[in-house]
Amino acid sequence: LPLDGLQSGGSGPLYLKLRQSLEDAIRSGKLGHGDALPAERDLADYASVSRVTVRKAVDDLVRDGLLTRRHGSGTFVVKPLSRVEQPLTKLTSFTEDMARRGLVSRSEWLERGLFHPSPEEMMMLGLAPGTMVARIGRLRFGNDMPLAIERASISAEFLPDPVSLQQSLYAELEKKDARPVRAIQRISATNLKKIDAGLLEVPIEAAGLSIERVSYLASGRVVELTRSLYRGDAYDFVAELSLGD
Ligand code: 16G
Repeated sequence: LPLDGLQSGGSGPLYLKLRQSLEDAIRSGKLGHGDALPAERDLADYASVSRVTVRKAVDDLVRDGLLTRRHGSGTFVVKPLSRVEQPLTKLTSFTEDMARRGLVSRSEWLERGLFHPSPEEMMMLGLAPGTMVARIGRLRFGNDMPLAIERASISAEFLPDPVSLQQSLYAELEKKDARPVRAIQRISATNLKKIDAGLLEVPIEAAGLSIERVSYLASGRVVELTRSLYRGDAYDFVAELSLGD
């Protein structure tokens, strides 16, 4: 990395010069996407600056989304994302969407288990008194990029053992003849709060899409109530429009 001579060239705070050198290294490909950044101590040595200066420069690049810190494993150059084009009129699952694009899908669990339903879940899912609700919260990845946080509530009748769910919720529902055939989806804009932004590896307050999906069986029964946060920099939702009357 060309980090020498920071002390001599130009004016302005040292950490900004270091930030610029690191940014140049990323933009020019000297630091490749997905590469780990050298340890703070080593960077400080190379550039002959203090560790505080290194930390400030790195903080800046994390805030601007060029670097990301992964707990316990270090700081990495963020891979730029090619946007995902998602048709708005097909009722597909995340696993199918990723497979169709040749991406490997994977989930990390945020929550899963059976719970006493909230009044909203009782009403939306049409639960009989005493019925439990299965809640599954997942951070969903396409080719190791976090793309969405999804939190689904499903009647325990359709998902009695959420802890055994491996990959696809829709595949599991299909086994029970309860795969939804229709859904209403509502999409709104949001700024991602600290925890969600951290999970999605984007800067705090970055643009996100808040999506609520209510899915139905052919009988008209609601199967799933899912609230999701999708990365605004990763998705284009596309629908074909026809002339109205
Ligand atoms: C999609 C759905 C979600 C559903 C999930 C099932 C949105 C915007 N999309 O991501 O409601 O629960 O697919 O995916 O909410 P899976 O079968 O791969 O678990």
